Amino acid sequence: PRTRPLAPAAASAAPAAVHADFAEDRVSALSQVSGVLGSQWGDEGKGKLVDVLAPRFDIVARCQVRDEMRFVFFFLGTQHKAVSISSIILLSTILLQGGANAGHTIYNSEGKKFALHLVPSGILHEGTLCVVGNGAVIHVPGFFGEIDGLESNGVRCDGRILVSDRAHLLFDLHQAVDGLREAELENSFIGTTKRGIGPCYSSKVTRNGLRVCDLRHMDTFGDKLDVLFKDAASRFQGFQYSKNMLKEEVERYKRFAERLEPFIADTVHVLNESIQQKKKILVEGGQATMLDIDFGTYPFVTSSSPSAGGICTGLGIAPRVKAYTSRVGSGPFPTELFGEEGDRLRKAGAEFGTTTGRPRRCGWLDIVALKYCCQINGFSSLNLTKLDVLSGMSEIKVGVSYNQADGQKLQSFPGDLDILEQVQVNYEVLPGWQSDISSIRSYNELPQAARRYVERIEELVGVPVHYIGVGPGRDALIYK
Ligand code: 2SA
Ligand code: GDP
Ligand code: MG
Repeated sequence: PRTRPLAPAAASAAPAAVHADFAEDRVSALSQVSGVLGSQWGDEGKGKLVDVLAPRFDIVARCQVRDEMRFVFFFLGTQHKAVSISSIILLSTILLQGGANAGHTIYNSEGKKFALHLVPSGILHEGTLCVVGNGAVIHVPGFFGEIDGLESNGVRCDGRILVSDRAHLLFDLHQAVDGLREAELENSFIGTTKRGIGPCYSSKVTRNGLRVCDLRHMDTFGDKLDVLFKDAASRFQGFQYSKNMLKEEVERYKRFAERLEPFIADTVHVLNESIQQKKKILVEGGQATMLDIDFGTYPFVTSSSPSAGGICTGLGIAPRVKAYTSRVGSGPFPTELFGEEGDRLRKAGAEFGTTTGRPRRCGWLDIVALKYCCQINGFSSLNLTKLDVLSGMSEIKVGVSYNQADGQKLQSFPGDLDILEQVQVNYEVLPGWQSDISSIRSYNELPQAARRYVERIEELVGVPVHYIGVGPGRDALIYK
């Protein structure tokens, strides 16, 4: 609630303790299954919030979600290989959907930076169990690469990550097809991460995809993979294919199968039992609502469903809402800033893709798009990130409504991209603040203009802001 009393003055001498108190307070009010989902076009800083919250949850997971408490039953399949519940340590995270297109940047308590793609952001907490659900698509070599990177930095992964036996396998061939498809689209390319996400979900929906459990049936694996190779070769002239390639790929996957085996689990069973044991689950979304295959700015979207869908009601944790907006790749972006202003946000916010390193497009906060995301996801609170990036600006704009080309006001976020591309954004202009806010940890200590900005967003969106990010580090968070 907005009227929550502030921490007593004496406690400010021990900011870490104050933070812990506030976090416990917030977390205890959350529902058993909570989610951190993107409310814009991605890179809101979901990974950081998951990392901060992970120690207070029983399970942190990434999978496809459908409805509040039961999503685990729907998506995580039936028993195949039991993982004993007693082996689940108290804390864990679940990955929602997507694959190695996601890029979540987090810092450990020593300030060391980690860029995670498939591995859930709970991994830095010793004792946290991370689950990659069946909604995700797994590029096995990339997954191992990530694990090797974590382990060489002292993060133990063995026995701490479960991968759903129902998740689909993403092959190098999917990545090649992603590139070929983008090249074919020429000037109307989507701007994908070229990580093979769309082609892999296409295989899944076409129903000739291979799943993690297929790694346990190497006798038929080659024939199934051959279908995918042939599909790609018949569709794209530029796709190189030979029987030898198939043979090599099968041999490679035989080795991967052996290494992946200890990670494979019937995650439905695991999560289901955990819920029965009243454990708390934190769901980690990749990408964001505006990139959702159904609700996003189609076709400039990803190929999965990063929004809450049916899990909205009762979700305690809202998405990361950046204090401004960014998007990577092509597609409409009504409040985009070009030239010097855009460059300034990009530089101050270090807005470069976590997966591909490409510059992110930046712009003012878009309330119309944000309200639409709040509607779809039923967010009960918002996490306003990167407020620090706006410091030093003389004025700050907020896009509050859209007018159509004929001057008529739009009542809702349009599904038709032709309309969206032509909208005129009406802005409200708010005063900026000049001081650096990155070391502030209490809401009342923020400059008045910064508080005004936060409160105006709450008024416009109708959802309270409970978290405010003032820097990339774990501690750089204000609990409002
Ligand atoms: P894809 O690769 O098929 O999922 O691309 C389709 C669209 O989805 C967007 N997309 C993303 N947008 C923001 N961040 C993402 N992850 C990386 C990051 C991106 C990067 O964390 O920075 O490193 O470039 C991500 N993944 C997919 C993509 O831009 C397309 O618009
Ligand atoms: P995700 O995909 O939503 O997890 O976000 P990314 O990790 O791809 O991008 C968010 C970027 O913003 C990362 O570089 C984070 O370290 C950084 N970040 C997160 N929160 C804050 C914040 O409050 N202030 C600043 N300056 N940076 C932040
Ligand atoms: Mg990202």
